[in-house]
Amino acid sequence: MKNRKLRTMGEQFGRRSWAEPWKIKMVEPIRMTSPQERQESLAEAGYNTFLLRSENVYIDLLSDSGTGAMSDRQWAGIMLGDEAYAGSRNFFHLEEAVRQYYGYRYIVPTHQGRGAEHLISRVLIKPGQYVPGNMYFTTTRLHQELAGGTFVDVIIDEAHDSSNLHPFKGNVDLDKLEVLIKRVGAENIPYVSLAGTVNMAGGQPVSMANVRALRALCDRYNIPLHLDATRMVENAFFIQEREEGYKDKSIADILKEFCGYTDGAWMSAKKDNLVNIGGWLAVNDSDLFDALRNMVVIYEGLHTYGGMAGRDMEALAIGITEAVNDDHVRSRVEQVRYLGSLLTSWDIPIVKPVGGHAIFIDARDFYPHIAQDQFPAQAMAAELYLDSGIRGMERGIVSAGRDPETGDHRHPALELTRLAIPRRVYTQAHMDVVAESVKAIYDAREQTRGLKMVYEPEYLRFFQARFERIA
Ligand code: P71
Repeated sequence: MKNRKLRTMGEQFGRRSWAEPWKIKMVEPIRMTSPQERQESLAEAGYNTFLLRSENVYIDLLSDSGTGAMSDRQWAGIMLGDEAYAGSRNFFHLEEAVRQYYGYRYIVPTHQGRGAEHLISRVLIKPGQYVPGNMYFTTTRLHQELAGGTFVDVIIDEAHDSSNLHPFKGNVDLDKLEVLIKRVGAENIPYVSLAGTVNMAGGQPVSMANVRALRALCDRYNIPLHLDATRMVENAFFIQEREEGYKDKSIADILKEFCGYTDGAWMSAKKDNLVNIGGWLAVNDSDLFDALRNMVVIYEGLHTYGGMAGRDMEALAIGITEAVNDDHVRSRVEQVRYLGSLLTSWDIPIVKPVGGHAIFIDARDFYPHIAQDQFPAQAMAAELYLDSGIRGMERGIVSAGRDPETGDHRHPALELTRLAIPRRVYTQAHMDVVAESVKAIYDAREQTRGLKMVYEPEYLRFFQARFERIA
């Protein structure tokens, strides 16, 4: 069998192949468009992939948020919605699931992650205070700023380097944090904002050792520690894989141990928790719970639905239990890594190690001839769409926004185009198509030019900004 070319994934990676722990019961047709149609759609969308109609998208990797496939059990749960205004049975199922798998005592439902971020920021942050965190996330930081806080990045330096192979690039740099505490005083830090995994760093995990040490530091200064648990299940997978002593522990056990070092968490249930809409906040302190529960009725809805229908809460409660299945998490993360390994084999610059939910292509290295002020990552997302109808998202200078003090563009070290993989939606063949399209625009990279921004909204500008090609 010399020169045998066809090889299974398992053979290529020197192991037995594994497959997704599900089979497909229902399909949703998708449509490939013509180059002409894509040209028109993109111009209409101002070169911003957020402004495309999804009907005109072939493989949609804009986000892994709310885009996953629910299971048959979750759809059955939809039929069991108890649409009572107050005290819905489904809320109690949700509360039970969060308690069981995340371990927090008190649960406040919200319509999605940013609803939870709004509440916790409003309740805990006083104007003039500082909120340290392991790299910013767009909505998280905005709510902290709107509450009068200043976000301070205390992630380890390795996180800002797309090629550094540190296994836990999401870790907090405890020295940076302590310097901040000494500079501004512990009383001016309402809480530490910890995310597992770190989205903007490329889906990079935090180690158990780091959260343990962080807890000890917070205790020393009496500062609470709150977790963005949006992709914490994926974080648990990396701990299981990479951290000594966790190989034989289940994802569920690791998740619970990690959360146990924190005082509370907020959640965009649209990711790890496998639902199309929903979120929650959970805390251990009863006074804080009272304050949050009082605030939720103003902005989200009653404290037993928080903006979700009863059926949404039922699907979410079931999603929480499915999310911690070890085979599910492995196949989810490994699918992302499969796409990463194809791109790496063609020397296409991506953030490494590959994280949990997405491939992040390094637009600085991809388009070294395009200055950051000409939005190389935005230009790459546009090129990819033009080539094949695949939709990704800019995560660079456009996403970073402007400095509230100076009004200038922030210039983040990472200028990335993200290809986020929805959970349980696409197959390995889709990943092959994506990889070949990225290769095609990489081969044509020298002809690609930058963009100029012609419309800029005030908040979260990346959602609605419009661009034109530089002639
Ligand atoms: C993602 C999203 C959705 C999104 C948000 C903002 C810009 C573009 C896309 C949402 C997150 C997240 C983390 C770590 C909180 C939220 C907000 N991510 N924390 O990655 O990743 O949750 O969308 O449910 O309000 O595409 P929400």
